[in-house]
Amino acid sequence: MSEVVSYNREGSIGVITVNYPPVNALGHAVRSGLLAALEQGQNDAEARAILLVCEGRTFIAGADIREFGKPIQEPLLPTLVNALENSDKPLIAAIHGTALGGGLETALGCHYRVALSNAKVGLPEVKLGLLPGAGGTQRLPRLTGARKALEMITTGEFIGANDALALGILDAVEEGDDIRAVGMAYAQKVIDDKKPVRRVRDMNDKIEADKGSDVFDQFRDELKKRARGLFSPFKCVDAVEAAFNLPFEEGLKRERALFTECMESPQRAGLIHSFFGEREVSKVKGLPKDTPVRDVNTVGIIGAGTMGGGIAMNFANVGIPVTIVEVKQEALDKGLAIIRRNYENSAKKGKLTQEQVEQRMALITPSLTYDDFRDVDLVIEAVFENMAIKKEIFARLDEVCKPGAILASNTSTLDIDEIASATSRPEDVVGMHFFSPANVMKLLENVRGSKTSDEVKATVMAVSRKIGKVGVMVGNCYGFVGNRMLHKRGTEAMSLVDEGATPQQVDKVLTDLGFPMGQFAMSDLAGIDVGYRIREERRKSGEDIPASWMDKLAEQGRLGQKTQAGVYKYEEGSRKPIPDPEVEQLIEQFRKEQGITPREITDQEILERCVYVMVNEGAKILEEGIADRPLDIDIVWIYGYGFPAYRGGPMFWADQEGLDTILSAVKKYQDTVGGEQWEPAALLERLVREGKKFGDL
Ligand code: T1G
Repeated sequence: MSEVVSYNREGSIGVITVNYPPVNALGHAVRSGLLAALEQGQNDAEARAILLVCEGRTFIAGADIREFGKPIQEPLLPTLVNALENSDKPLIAAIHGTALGGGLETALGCHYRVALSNAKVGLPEVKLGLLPGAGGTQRLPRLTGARKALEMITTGEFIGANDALALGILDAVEEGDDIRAVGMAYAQKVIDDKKPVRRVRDMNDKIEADKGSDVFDQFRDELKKRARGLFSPFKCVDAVEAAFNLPFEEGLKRERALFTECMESPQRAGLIHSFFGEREVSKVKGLPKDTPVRDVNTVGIIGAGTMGGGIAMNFANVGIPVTIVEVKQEALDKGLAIIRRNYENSAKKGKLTQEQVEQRMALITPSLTYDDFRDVDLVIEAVFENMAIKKEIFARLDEVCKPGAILASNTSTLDIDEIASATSRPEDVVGMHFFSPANVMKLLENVRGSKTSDEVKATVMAVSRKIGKVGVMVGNCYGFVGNRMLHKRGTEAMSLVDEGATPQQVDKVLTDLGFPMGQFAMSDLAGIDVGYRIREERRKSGEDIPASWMDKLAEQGRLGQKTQAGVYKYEEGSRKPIPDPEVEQLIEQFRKEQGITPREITDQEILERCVYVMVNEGAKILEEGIADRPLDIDIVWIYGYGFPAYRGGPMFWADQEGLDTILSAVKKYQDTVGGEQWEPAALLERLVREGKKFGDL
């Protein structure tokens, strides 16, 4: 018998138990163990029904993703699921935690499914660039009908046990936390009631009902909007449609063929890199798992503006009381009003009840005095980017906050060490860089100062998880990881327009790559004045920041979406960027003033100068140890800046693009464009020399 799957009999019930931590994934050992246990149960004359149950925190959470891309070993999952279904003894799956992907497909191969009420089921393969490849696209619609199966499979979203019961995916749902007892009781009832073997493959009512439906084309149209650039969602629709057009066995073959196409798509590798990257970033180099973490049960926030308000919502959403301080009452009232409006918008969309809105608002206490921070565990400063003001604030916090309180800044660019130097406890100072809108964006770039203690680092990473963010720990430099690379891209995007490209041409190259929006549309969203103020701040501190046509936009009050005119113009109530001839004239005028003769610029040059420059900067960031691993940079860009996850992030994408190709282009632009951004990173040169990739680091 295998290590990870056991068979025993209790009374007249044969019990197959899977025990393969952390999530009972269907690795080779589990697949072969299950097949052997099934055979044992079949040959066990005393066993009149067979129960499949798992140890640990969850039922089977899918195929073992770590095996993807490696040579696959028999038995394949479809073989196993068909064998389960062909059992001539009733087979019951008892589900706790999650039944996902191949795990749900395994349960759909069983004849009955019972679950605990807090269990979840789903087919999330599409999130990995795949589709359910073990019969899920053929069996699920036989239980739910076409539309619900398409929804579950093209979104990959999990559903709760009670919803699954209502959809016919589950046969029973029980309260409690003892899945083995629930499973045994249900199996006994199957025996006592002489319930027959019941194969999902034979259930065709829902198939007949939706045969010839146009729901498949409806989903294809809808996916054009919400799955732009993605490959597998469309294959998911093709596979589910096959269940309605082909006999079951033919449908399985069609599913397998489409599954193989997805497996071979480069998007699969990118999305799986993102899946594991999102989990790996939580393991910070040099920070042992058992590093003590401080309790954070109360939070203070300085600034009730866009960022402060959004940050406050994250904590109220998880039941943590927040005190938000502003200098003036009207700023406080305005901030709280925006928070309430955001919550009420969620309630209008059915995402929250009005009672939950009131509960969360009750957790946010407005204040006009720092004294209210005396007992808080964590304070996050979210005022606009001015070093002098931030140092003043931290000096004040140092006076009023209790020992052990964590003092964090939401600065997006400024030096954490300099901010910390305004306090007597730099070891308790850290950067917590949220992304706008802070209650929505998943990334939290945590910035360690040179004196930040391990305890504080471990605590802000734990806080990130608690508020549902993907926390990445990075080092302290201007712009940290994300903005430092973004600035390089921004500089190149500006130069490309100076030299002859149009803003919309540059943006199209980035959206064609898969970014939700381009450089200039993003500036309009963030506000042209934000970048202008930062440039003016740097000019005031003596830095030589060249003039730009963007400054002229700001000086003309074209601040972006908020003024319905920036680089683009916007119709009333619309966020759709429309190229504006006035801006083209302004740019032409600027070129004349700068003595620039515009030239034809190719999309390839734009891609190279806007994205290769980021990769080169990313390599420098790794050299300096500002990021510990290339995947830290990838996750920052995927969750903070909309880099398409199916490309795996800028460093993973660079490996696919070819580091030698990128290096030779970097050297070309070093000669033709110049600037420190085109000085080749030593790491990039070394990797190319050694024929290695970022993925080898
Ligand atoms: N394979 C391998 N490792 C997995 C895994 C999997 N399917 N799922 C999780 N892990 C690891 C994860 O990397 C982490 O490892 C640990 O388990 C805990 O995970 C044919 C082809 C189950 C909801 O997409 O959504 O089936 O970091 O930190 O927050 O149709 O993990 O500790 O070393 O995420 O409690 C479909 C993926 C596969 C589900 C638990 N299944 N997993 O969340 O813990 S494709 C999925 C999840 C498939 C078939 C196809 C979540 C979770 P480490 P965690 P969590």
